Amino acid sequence: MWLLLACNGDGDSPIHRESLPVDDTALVETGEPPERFVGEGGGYGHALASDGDRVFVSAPWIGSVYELDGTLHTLGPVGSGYAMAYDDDLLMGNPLEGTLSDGTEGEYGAVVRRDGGWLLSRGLGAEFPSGPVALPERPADLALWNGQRVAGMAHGTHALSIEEELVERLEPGDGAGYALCVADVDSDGVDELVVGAPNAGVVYLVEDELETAESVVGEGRFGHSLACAEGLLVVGAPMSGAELAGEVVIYEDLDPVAVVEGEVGDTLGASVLLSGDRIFAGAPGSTEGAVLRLR
Ligand SMILES: [Ca+2]
Repeated sequence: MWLLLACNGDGDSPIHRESLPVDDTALVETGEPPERFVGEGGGYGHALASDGDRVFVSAPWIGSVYELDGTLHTLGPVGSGYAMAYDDDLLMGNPLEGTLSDGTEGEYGAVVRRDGGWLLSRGLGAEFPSGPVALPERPADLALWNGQRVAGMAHGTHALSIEEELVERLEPGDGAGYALCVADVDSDGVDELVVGAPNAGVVYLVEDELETAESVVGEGRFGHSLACAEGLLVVGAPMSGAELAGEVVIYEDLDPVAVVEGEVGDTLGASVLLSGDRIFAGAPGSTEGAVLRLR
């Protein structure tokens, strides 16, 4: 049932590629199984980043970040690569130590984003290129939306902070704010602030206010991870399906065009990444961990 498609040239590399069983999972668009890159544990697939060419995959519980070809990119203390993003170089956050990979210390590390400048969590606040913001709780994700500094907060009464103006969540405990992304996902010329509420299985598409937002819904922590671009939205639901297989749903102009399911224990969709025309999703839940290329 398992087909070995390709192996890296040197046998020392921990990362290898194999297909998923075709009967269980196939890309809706092509019928082909997604390419699967298998790690060596440590939460391999927890976070993903790309420089547009190389794809970086973290295994934060062993402090390792790999390139997708299996090359070990960095090895640091446990927690390294919990969050990461690429600018001129790869910046990795370690929330256990409160540090960044460039040596910066001070409650950093749980959120590292690049969006016209580094967006960084720092304790009860965040740092944006245009300056810091104070928050009532630690941010779960950060974004820039029409030049406004947005923080998502997964707990408490407020889901969002937009330029330090707090937005109450619509349902208590819905987890709204756990994940954010910004793009014109329905191609109407206006950028949406996309807000994942994974406890409720809802992803809100905010053009104006959260209360009047459109939404898409799913199950299994649908909205735990998000990636978006013009006309494209990728939503991870890592607790979906039987035995934490997880799944990822791909929308084009908000029409669902593909659903990719993981294997037992994968928690596929714990992370998602767009890199050019490619789509990747992390599956850190299995013993070895994995990354799937979905497009
Ligand atoms: Ca739009």
